[in-house]
Amino acid sequence: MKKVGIVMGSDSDLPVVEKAIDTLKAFGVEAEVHVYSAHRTPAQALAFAQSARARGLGVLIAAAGKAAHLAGVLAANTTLPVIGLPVSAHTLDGIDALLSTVQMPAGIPVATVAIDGAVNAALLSIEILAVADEGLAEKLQHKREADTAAVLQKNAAVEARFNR
Ligand code: RP5
Repeated sequence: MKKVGIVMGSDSDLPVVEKAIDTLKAFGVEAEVHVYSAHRTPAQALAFAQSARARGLGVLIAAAGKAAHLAGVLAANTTLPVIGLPVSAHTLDGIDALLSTVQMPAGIPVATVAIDGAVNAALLSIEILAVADEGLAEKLQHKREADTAAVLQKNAAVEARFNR
């Protein structure tokens, strides 16, 4: 199975990114995790993107906050699918990172998830890998069914309390 490459712009993004790592682990999907910044270590970010496909990665997750150019820079240097994960920072609550990540020009796509949406970034990366992996697709289906059952259980509890 192809691996997921996770890059974050700073180790200060790790509390958010760990939720993506945990989700991938729960599905048995291997991840490579790095701290490379589009601004502070641009040469390393570039080398990572250019070598990603040859190293067996199938999809990339790029997590960054503030003026978040990391996902766009990686996407510009690979034809692997890139998922942008905007991280909230102190001043603008992640709106800065969201807009920097999502507003890509035509030709260089980045699939952007919600601010701090690490679980969905991981699930989307798994869905991409599952296009060519039946076993993984089955695991996704089971998780959907378990999630649905959990929500229906909550609904039953609320209905029992208020609908008499
Ligand atoms: C971005 O700047 C990083 O992705 C991080 O979210 C933000 C702040 O970085 P630190 O100053 O905490 O290292 O490049």
